[in-house]
Amino acid sequence: MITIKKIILREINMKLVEPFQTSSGSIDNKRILLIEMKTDTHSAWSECVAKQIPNYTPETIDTCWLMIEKYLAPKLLNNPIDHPKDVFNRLEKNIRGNLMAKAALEMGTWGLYATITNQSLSNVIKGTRKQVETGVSIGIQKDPEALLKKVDESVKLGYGKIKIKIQPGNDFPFIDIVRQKYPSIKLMVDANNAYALSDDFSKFDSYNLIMLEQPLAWDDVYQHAHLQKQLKTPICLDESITSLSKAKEMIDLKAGQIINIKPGRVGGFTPSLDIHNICQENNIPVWCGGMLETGIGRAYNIALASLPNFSIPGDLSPSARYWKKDIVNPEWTMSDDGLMTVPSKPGLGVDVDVEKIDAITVKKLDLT
Ligand code: OSB
Ligand code: MG
Repeated sequence: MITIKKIILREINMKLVEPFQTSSGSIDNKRILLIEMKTDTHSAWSECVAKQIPNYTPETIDTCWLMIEKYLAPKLLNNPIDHPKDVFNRLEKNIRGNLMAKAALEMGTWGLYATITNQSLSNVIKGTRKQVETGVSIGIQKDPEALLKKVDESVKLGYGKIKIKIQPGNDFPFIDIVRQKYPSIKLMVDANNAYALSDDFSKFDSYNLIMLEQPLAWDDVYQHAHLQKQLKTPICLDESITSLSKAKEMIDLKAGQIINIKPGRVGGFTPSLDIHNICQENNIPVWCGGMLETGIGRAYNIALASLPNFSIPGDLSPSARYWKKDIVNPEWTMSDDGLMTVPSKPGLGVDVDVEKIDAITVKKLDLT
């Protein structure tokens, strides 16, 4: 039994080592919402993955702050929890959507449970991998040559998968230059909804891409089914998979062959585990996506990626790909062959640098 007595919300601001551009905008300075949950004896940190503008999902850091303060934290405070697997349903009851806000709290309870029971997060969710394969997600660059330079650096660092962001006008010449030089790397593209079903997709099939991520609308499954029928390249859904039922819809309609699971997007670990399991039963591989997290959010992603059906390298880059100095110790690193070790220490497996966090906190709220 866990009784949460205090939930602390903080906004911190951190600058990315380089701006990250997708088809829906560019980000440089990141506003980040961190959560700290406390019982009488223990505490754990978690991270809300909502962005500052609603260009990926409808949520933002500000809507999440409001939802947590006003509706979600009161459901957890001083109201004992038997097991973190029960928390998602409690947060879902009579509160629609707002999955990123829910996920931040839900994952925090898994972190707290791991800390209290003296187990690693991976162990708590029955992860099986000791190491996870990492990939890199490269933003839209100004021209194909600039992209190739980024890919060169990434290949040298040992990444096991290269994902490039695309949009109409920044697609085929960019893919082409990379594929010409690297005929056999695991290469994929992510469109973040930038195309329409009426566009010509036939060229994608000539690049041996391991997948095409979320080409159509952020909330669509049905039209992706029509597109998948015309394409050999496997479609991977990201934005559209917001629940177990959406995953089932994709599988039934054959709207995609792979799912990018981001625990922050689907409401936390419990729905992530459900989606992982249904995909495994249907021979649909999954991989763990990222939201340019700090080392805190990364701890949860890496634990999740240790489950057996996470069989494709995730967007799980080391700390240095995002931050000059991360807010955890040790920082997340990867080996020369692109592997990241899943911590076996109790709790998140990394120490949170509270002093550094204090120094960059711009807003703080204690809820009791
Ligand atoms: O679509 O996967 C995406 C970052 C922010 C919002 C959406 C996406 C991404 C990424 C970054 O691709 C992946 C990472 O964290 O390295
Ligand atoms: Mg994506």
